[in-house]
Amino acid sequence: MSNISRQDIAHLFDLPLMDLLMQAQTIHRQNFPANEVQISTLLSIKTGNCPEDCGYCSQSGHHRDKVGLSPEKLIAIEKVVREAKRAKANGSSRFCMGAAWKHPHDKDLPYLTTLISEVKALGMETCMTLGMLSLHQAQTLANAGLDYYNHNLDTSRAYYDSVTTTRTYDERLQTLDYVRQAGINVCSGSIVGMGESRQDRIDWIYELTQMPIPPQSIPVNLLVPIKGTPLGDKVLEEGRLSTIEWIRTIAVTRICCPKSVVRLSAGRESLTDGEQALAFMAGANSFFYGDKLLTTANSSMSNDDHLMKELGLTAKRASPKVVQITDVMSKQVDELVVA
Ligand code: SAM
Ligand code: DTB
Ligand code: SF4
Repeated sequence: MSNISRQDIAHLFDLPLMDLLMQAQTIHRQNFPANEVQISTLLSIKTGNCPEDCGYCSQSGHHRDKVGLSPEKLIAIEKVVREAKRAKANGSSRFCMGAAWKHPHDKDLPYLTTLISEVKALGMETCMTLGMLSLHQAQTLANAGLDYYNHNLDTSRAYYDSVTTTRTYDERLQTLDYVRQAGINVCSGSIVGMGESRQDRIDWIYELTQMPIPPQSIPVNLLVPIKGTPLGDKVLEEGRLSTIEWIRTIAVTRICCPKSVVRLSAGRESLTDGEQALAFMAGANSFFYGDKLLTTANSSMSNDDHLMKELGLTAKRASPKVVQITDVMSKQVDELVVA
């Protein structure tokens, strides 16, 4: 837990932009190779009809009639492996699998652990984002070798009710705690530009600094405004947050969580190369690569190849967690107990 205060964070946000970028880039270079970026690819393994009502999300069953997204059941393991192989061939070190669930059911665990084993067998790091987990579920995924679990706080505690009403902030923190206890790396980020105030962005960063250790991976999404979702419609009507404020949020996150990988996440598609370059200057060192995020378009791979070359960025190699023999043995014991 860090002793940084909300006032310290507010002060950073208020700095002249160039001073803020200098500080963020200096801290970035003290903790990471200067020009190296971690590259992940996303795949939706179960799409739409989600029982949660997140106001930004195309996949919520609550906005289904207005968004018109076609739901898809769990996809075949072979298809996931095919997509992971493609992602690896394209240079991604991590494969992130997302499901539109409130939480997985225990009956889904064998499917999920098989996916983890198959993707790890390719030499890639694995990440999943499946909604809330029980401790037992987190441990089962950990035993299968899951490297990262993504579970975003999205915003401040105060603004949370304006974003989602079907779960609480504390439930979200509880799952992060189970993930940490199970020994999986935590990936937890935000969405900026949902109509929240700067104070909400400050409070979200403060939450990260209050964790036992900040998440190893912090995606900072810029809202992709999706027509038919309450928050997407609001932004399309009232206008987007300035990109500079998103860049400030990245820089302050980098300074407050110096050892975390900070990801330029959703929203890059609407940005210029120059704006993305500023975000890397602000200390971001990861992005999603691939033509699609979960349900929306990502920045094109050809543009990203061009951008990396132009900026002189190189891709970090994968270092997936090795499944320990004891993990395999405890998995076998679990299976014996279940049998
Ligand atoms: N259902 C799981 C959950 O919510 O934890 C996993 C999937 S969910 C789509 C993963 C994350 O994507 C959300 O927490 C949110 O931060 C981000 N996300 C979803 N829709 C978005 C949008 N329109 N713009 C930006 N980020 C979005
Ligand atoms: C995260 O923070 N962003 C990713 C990932 N974690 C799962 C998802 C972005 C989704 C963007 C909207 C969509 O494609 O549906
Ligand atoms: Fe469901 Fe996740 Fe979308 Fe919320 S963000 S509606 S939990 S898929």
